[in-house]
Amino acid sequence: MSIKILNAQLSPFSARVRLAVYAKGIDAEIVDAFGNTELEAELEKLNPMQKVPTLLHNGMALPESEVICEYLEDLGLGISLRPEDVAGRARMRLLSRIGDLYIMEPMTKLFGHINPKGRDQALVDRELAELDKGIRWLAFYLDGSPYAIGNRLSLADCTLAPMLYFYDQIGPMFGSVDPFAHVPTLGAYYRGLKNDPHVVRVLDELAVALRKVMGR
Ligand SMILES: N[C@@H](CCC(=O)N[C@@H](CS)C(=O)NCC(=O)O)C(=O)O
Repeated sequence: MSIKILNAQLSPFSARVRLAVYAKGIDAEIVDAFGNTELEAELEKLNPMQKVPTLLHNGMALPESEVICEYLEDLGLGISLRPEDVAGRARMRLLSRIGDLYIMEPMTKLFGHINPKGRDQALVDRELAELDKGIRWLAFYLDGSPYAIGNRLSLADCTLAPMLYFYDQIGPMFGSVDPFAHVPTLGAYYRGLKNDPHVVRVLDELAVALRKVMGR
């Protein structure tokens, strides 16, 4: 049965799955769920979280971007995005986890306060400090390789590229001139990722979707 992914172009979690799909070179139908009455109803029925991405395959509706990416790997289709060695796989999962827990958690809270009007400054200060901790932890675990793990794109890059795109975008909105200035290893990693055509494709999609919501 074919693979279908309920998606939102601006979602960093959906972008993670799209990047994995593109880099693996597999066939999947990627459809925007929100704003489509039929798909919203399907999502509501199949996934109580009602979040995207949700993968539909073989009668199963699977939420959670990391779980979806691992499932795609386990299916054994296309190019593998898991390092060969056990330590590499552990580092891949560690980097993704830091991204999910310590970067996306505070960043998601900041999204609601981008507009300075009505901004809760105490919340912003607290979450910026949390975000900075996550960013420094991430930088600590990167080793200067072109990709998160060695010389090939892995699931860690699929997680991190969209997150770092948003980190780069929102930094200036909260007064940081260069959000990577204090973490040069991370800045170099993020800039280097833009040499990968699949990453470029996903970052371009995010930029288009962001311009749309910002009315630019
Ligand atoms: N931990 C989830 C997060 C998914 C998530 O938060 N998706 C957002 C879009 S970025 C969503 O669908 N929000 C709709 C809602 O919560 O109603 C994952 O990794 O997939």
